[in-house]
Amino acid sequence: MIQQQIKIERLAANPLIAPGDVQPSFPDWEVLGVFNAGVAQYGDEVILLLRVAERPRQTDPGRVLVPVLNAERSGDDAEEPIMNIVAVDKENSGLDFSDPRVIRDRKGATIYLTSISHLRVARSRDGVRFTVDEGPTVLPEGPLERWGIEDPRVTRIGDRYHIAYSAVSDRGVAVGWMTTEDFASFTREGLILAPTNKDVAIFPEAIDGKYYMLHRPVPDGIGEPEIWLAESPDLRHWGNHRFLMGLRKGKWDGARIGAGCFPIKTEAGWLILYHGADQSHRYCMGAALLDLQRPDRVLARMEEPFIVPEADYETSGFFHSVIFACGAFVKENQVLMYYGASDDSVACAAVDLPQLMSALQQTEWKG
Ligand code: MAN
Repeated sequence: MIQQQIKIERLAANPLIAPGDVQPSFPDWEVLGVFNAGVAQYGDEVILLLRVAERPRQTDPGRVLVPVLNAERSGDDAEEPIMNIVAVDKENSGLDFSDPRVIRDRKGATIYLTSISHLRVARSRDGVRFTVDEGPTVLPEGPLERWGIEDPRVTRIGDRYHIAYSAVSDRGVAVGWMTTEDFASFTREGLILAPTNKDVAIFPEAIDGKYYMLHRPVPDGIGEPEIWLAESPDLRHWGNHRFLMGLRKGKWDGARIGAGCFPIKTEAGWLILYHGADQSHRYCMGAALLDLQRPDRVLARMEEPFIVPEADYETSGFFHSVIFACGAFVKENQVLMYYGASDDSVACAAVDLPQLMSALQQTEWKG
């Protein structure tokens, strides 16, 4: 198996950040998970832009207390709560509570998330020990983020960091975009993709004057959740959408795939680390290589994932058997990949880059 040739070192300190390391945003709330963090190198620091999922403490045995942003609140009214709490009757036979992440109706449609996510900065000098901000760095805002903001991917272009994230509401999951130069103040740039779309990873430089991103539409009916490519003259207007990489039915990436970390430039091509899930919702990370000048050309794709959930913190947790990476960087021949483990905590694995590249280059691309 290809993945056996690739040395993967899970950091001994894993999980690096667990829910108990993060203060909830409000009194009487609890943090359910801290995971799927965007990653940036900023000066001599490693910054993680954490996804923090939280909810009110569940004090009512008969009802699930669901948090929803009070999107109608006017910014200067201190009396108005930031969050509304909806109490959902557990005995309601028309509802399905079996997935810990969501509440569904009888037709299978999600009517609520069980937690709401915001983004929070954690900083480190060694990439291992992180100091997490005490409060939220970026809270959801407005009706299209009523259910939260999730899974940020950070790409540095020049001096600006571009953050693509999932903006979740009862209107669907769209892709939001914000920028920052210092991880202290953030500029919201609006939505770049309408629902349902997620898993956007922006390339770190323009190619022949055009910016590129990977994205993952979620078609309903015809089509599958697969990876697409789009281009833009200005990072704001995206077009020329092309299908890039599909599912491999019956395999580890047979149910859905999506970009993980921003594409890493190597001599052999753009290295893509992407997540794939199978029918049982096990999430692993795999690798592919795109042509440097023509990122619509897939040069190679590994048959097997290079990392699968194996450690305790990966196989058990809020939503078990999930390795979901939103960021990585290269340091001394290793890819340091930070990932959400079981929608619960943040972990890091060092992946041997030369071995990963040689495994990829041995892969015959079969489309
Ligand atoms: C989806 C997203 C991720 C999450 C996985 C596993 O792909 O909501 O945020 O980590 O599912 O639950």
